[in-house]
Amino acid sequence: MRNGPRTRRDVLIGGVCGLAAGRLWALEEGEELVALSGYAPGYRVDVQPKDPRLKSFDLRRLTSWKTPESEFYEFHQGSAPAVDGSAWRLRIGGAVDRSAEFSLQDLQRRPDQQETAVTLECSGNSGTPQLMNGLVGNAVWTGVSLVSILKECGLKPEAREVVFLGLDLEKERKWQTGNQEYTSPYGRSIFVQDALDPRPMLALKMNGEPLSPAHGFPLRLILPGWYGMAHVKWLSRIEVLDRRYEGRQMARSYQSLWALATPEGDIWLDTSISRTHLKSVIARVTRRRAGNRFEYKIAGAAWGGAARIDGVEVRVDDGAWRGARIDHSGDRFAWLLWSYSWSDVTPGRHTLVSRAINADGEVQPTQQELREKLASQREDHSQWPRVLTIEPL
Ligand SMILES: Nc1nc2c(c(=O)[nH]1)N[C@H]1C(S)=C(S)[C@@H](COP(=O)(O)O)O[C@H]1N2
Ligand SMILES: [Mo]
Repeated sequence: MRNGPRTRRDVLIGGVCGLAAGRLWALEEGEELVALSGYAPGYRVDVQPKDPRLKSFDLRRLTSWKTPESEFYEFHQGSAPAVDGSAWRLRIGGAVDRSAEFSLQDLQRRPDQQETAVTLECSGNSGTPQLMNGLVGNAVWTGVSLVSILKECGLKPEAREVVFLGLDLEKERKWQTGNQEYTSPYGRSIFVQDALDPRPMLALKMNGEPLSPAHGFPLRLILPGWYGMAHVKWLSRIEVLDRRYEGRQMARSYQSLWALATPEGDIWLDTSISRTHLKSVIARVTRRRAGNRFEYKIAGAAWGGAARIDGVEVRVDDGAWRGARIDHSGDRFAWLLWSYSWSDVTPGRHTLVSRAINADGEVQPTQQELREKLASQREDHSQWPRVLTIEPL
């Protein structure tokens, strides 16, 4: 199962909530936001009293293809380390011909900088009342090409994985250390073949500005097309291994459990969460008076999946799927923004659903389709795996 479930929004026609106007979808004269059910009254994203490591983005504020840094979601497992940029070094070692060390200036002065917009989504993103699918954002990242740095160091023939380690440490205890406490850095690895892709970068800037402490100053990995957990912040070490890396963030914290249906029953396979799934969300609904009626606009974003997104469709209640307009699209791994002009609106409560479709013909399934598919899979013991993604938040 490759898709995340579509998100639904119930709108109450007649309700209004006022939010600041923005760029692409700036409210026009006489246009107002329509209240969406699911948002608790006074829903706040900038303060998460239950979890200070988490800041989500209020999708109702989505007016810009590029998410401003001040609104970009934040998530880290521990606390964000404050890094002194002048003392900081990036060190590269392990199964390489020449280990290397770079200062911040060394990286800033390199000619092999690249810039691309990449959407980040936390694998724990969901439509729960706390998150409202707000663990997603799109920024333009600027940095040094990972593959050119690795080629400079020279990968030894036995190199299998490239491990990216952050400066945030967690305390662990294991029998191998005689149950003594030791510290282990936040770390994620990728196969050498993925590291040789020209797109991954060691990012120094977000939306043209140096990374802020929350987003990984001075350096983070940007791995286009992967869920958030792979984009290691506060990067300080790249270690090339001749074997698998099985740190906490690979083997425990970010796992997809695939249920393989067999004649003897389900077998669960644990894998590391990796690439994003095809997904669209409804962000906001606005309305404007047109004569004696209102005209409504449903707007949202779509991203993820193995191929370029071709279109987005919207369904009102049990009606037909209707094609939305793509208002803005850009780089391959950045979200696209879409909208749908809804003119035949009737009074009362309506359920709105969106779905994305990509160039491979893959269609983002509804919650119900997902459930039905899972049920039939179990009956015919097909090899289609079922996936359950977990991320402790
Ligand atoms: N070093 C480090 N990098 C990290 C994390 C972390 O806890 N430590 N969290 C990851 C997760 S789970 C996500 S979703 C993204 C969030 O990036 P952001 O805070 O810049 O939005 O960072 C990733 N990189
Ligand atoms: Mo995440």
